[in-house]
Amino acid sequence: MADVVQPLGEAERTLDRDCTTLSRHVLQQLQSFGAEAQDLSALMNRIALAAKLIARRLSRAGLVEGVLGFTGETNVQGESVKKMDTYANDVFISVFKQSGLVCRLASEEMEKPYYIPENCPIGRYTLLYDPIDGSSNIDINLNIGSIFSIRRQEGDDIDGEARDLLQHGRKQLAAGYILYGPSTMLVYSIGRGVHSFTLDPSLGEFILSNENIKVPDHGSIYSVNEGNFWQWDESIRDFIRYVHRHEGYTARYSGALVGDFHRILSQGGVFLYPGTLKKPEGKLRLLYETAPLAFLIDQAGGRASTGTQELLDVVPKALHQRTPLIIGSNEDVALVESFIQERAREAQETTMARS
Ligand code: AHM
Ligand code: MG
Repeated sequence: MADVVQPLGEAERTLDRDCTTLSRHVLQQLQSFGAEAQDLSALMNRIALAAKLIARRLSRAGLVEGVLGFTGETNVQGESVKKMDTYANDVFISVFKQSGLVCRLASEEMEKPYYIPENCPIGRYTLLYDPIDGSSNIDINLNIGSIFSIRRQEGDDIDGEARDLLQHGRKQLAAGYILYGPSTMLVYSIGRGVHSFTLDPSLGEFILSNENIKVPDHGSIYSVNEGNFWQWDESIRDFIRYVHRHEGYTARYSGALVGDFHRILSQGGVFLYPGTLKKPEGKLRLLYETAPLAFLIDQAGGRASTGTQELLDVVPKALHQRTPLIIGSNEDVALVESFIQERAREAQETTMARS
């Protein structure tokens, strides 16, 4: 009898794993069918649809016209826009325009938020996103990503300035990213752990891969663009000299934050994009790049810091504000911070000695 029951149990487990889709997972997480749970589930479903459309286009990049290369335009950040940046930006707008879920979308590619037109159903959430993270990887067929964050609209936003978005990262309701790699993965959190899904192209569904991901307290990887060494503060150089002189560290840098972050989330270590001489606040934008990833790493038991402040506590003054980023395993983030604190202490002592 036991021999008969056992294989059936196995089959059920396999079926259950295969059936855990993203929208079902969100509802399970919230243990509710209330309005907010339904909204969050629908929001994640729409994000998943955008991810599938972008992944489909990327998979044909070398085969069809209009996917690779630049548009010839420059975005609000002063960066050259790639055709995929524009396509992906528009995909998010079109999947949310008629959804009745959001009132605004704000992205790296738009100077001002896109407001849902009055003839469309208007929701109470805002989607902030980086449609294509790591754009320089598109034309060479390497991994890229999309990053997203969901916030509730607070107040009326009568003047259309979206000032209520200028709040700290703990105000995020949900955050996550899509990694377009050998497979397409979606990683998200609604403040109840971090969970990853893999797109099964034959089903057209994101299927649960890992639940409650925890970042190790320490990892061997440091991920930073060392070409900026000459532009860094001395404290960041101290950290790099330290890892160069100690056994047990290895460098990985792909040029796409989502891919580098995904590696660290899985294996531990630290990713850094500190301020440089040319960009004292670093390169990465707070509201739709660093804050969503800080939300995820916090949920995974790690940390994100600017070097002097918890990243989730930073209150931006502008929509496209940049922040330095140090993110990953607790011990490795603390190690970088220790060099920053040491240099700050020395500077303070020098100032005091002079006065
Ligand atoms: P993007 O969103 O315009 O692609 O810029 C963000 C990317 C990150 O993915 C990556 O970590 C960083 O820029 C790489 O910058 P750099 O070439 O200066 O190292
Ligand atoms: Mg980006």
